[in-house]
Amino acid sequence: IEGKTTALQQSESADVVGTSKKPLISVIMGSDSDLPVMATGCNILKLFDVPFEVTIVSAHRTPERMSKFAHDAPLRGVKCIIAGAGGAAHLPGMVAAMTPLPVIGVPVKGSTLDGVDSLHSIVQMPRGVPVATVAINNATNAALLAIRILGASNPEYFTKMANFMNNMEDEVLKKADKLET
Ligand code: RP5
Repeated sequence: IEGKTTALQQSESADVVGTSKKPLISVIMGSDSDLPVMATGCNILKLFDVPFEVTIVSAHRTPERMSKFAHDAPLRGVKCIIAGAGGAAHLPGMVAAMTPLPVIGVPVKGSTLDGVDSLHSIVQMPRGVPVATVAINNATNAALLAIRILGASNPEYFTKMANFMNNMEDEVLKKADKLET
């Protein structure tokens, strides 16, 4: 992980596929048009060597697929779901309603409303059905949060996250040093 923070933050590659048939994290999105945003999160999961899957599940266009996905995910060993959606972004909330797994929602900016519609759709969940909502288009933070969730009970991911944070701190301090000298 060390020394890779900058590379990862700059990584915009949308050329992603899942890494494992036994994924710990599942990355889903409402449409392939969400992929450029969601790929940034997948790249983080790759960087941390977390087994993940990535696919399209639409709350509105494939409701039965969504229901099956939410039911099967814990049975397949998935520990956390990252769900990206734009517009009337019901996917994260509906999946959270159908599985006890933690769900992290990524509001995707894709409409004439600048992503505020997606943000409000995802963040305003009713009491009892939580979705951890990250900033608009910030699939990077969704992936980092998912890894922290794994790290709470997995020392390997906990240590990797601590190293990642130290590395980020070092980079900022180096930049500050440069400005001050
Ligand atoms: C949502 O509608 C998707 O998550 C996407 O952000 C948005 C637009 O989808 P497309 O019309 O581009 O397929 O369900």
